[in-house]
Amino acid sequence: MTTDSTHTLTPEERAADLDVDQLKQLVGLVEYDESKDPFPVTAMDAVVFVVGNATQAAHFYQSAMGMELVAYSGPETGNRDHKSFVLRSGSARFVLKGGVSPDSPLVDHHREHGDGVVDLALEVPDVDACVSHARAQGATILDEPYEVSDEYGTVRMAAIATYGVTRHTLVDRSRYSGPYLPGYAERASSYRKREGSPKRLFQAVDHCVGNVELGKMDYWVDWYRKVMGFVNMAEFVGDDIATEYSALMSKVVANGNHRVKFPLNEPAIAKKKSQIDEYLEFYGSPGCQHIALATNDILRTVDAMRAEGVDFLDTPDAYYDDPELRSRIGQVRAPIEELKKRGVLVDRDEDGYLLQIFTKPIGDRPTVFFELIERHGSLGFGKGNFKALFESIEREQERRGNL
Ligand code: TYF
Ligand code: FE
Repeated sequence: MTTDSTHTLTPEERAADLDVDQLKQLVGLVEYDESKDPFPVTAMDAVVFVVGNATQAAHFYQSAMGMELVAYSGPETGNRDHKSFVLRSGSARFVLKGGVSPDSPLVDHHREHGDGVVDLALEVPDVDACVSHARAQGATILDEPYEVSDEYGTVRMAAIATYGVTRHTLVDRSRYSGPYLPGYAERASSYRKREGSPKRLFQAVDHCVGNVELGKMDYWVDWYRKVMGFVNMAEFVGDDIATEYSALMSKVVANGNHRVKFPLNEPAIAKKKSQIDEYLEFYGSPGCQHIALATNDILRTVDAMRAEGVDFLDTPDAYYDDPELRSRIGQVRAPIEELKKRGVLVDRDEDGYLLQIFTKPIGDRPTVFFELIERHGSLGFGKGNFKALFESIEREQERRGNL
């Protein structure tokens, strides 16, 4: 069923010159009937990170990830607790926070968890309706609905708790025109891009993956279904494949139009220590494992990030020379040699194909990393690559002495 809201672009998407057809391709947007949704979600509002040094991380996200600095809050703007940098790439918004005051709760958070994602903030049309539905379904409300205002208008927000120490802040910014939230000052990049570098390296957030404890995956899948009206997507890794090589189980939930997709992993009991156990040990709790970024030119993006020193997981040549893989993937938009040169993986399903690649962990702890994904019709997550991918992750675990 088609409704207007399905085809409504968010202001962020419009500002990034994206259109509905591009979004269908980039993030696999589908149509659905929003009028039956108990918890309508418009889009990801922001991915909020706590880091050990936001001042320096802001440089990395500009230089290595090609993002643009748009807003800032810190001592100079009256925020004596922490610094916060807001960066954009297409419709994606990242917020980096680091403690300034030794008494900042962010300093304690960082001591315990290291760099990580604390908030998967969601843009919603009706904060109060979402909160009352979530409450009725038993969710923990961390912040009751409240408003903040400045000269740019008013934002209505609330927050609910999800896995571990992660939250979903719910944001209605329909009456707000400022650069991020009240309290933030507009801030342009002083960083200058290299000549000839692409305008942006990714256009949107495709999905955000959560790692939860052993035996808790179905609990959280059910939680997203009940509390947030999310639906199960077809892709999953069951215990049959899990014990053979992947050492994890995985299911995917998404909002009605699939703009927001949250895969959930739990460790499986396998021969070796699960990569999910390694994450849980070093993060110190369940949390966000990877953020997948949608790009329309993965080859160019990988080249640009590699040139800035970002490390990606390696893919053995045997992957590309495997006749079974060759015949399964058929023709893709670039020669296999170009993918092989960069270690880009390919997967095909009944809807089309996708190209994907994974960075190594981006911080000091073996926890959060990024994925780049270029979709061509496929609405999946690269299931056909799980074996090669997980073997590559295990090689890294072994190098770290954690296997
Ligand atoms: O999001 C996904 O499901 C894929 C596959 O540790 C994946 O990107 C799953 C688990 C993992 C790495 C990638
Ligand atoms: Fe992924």
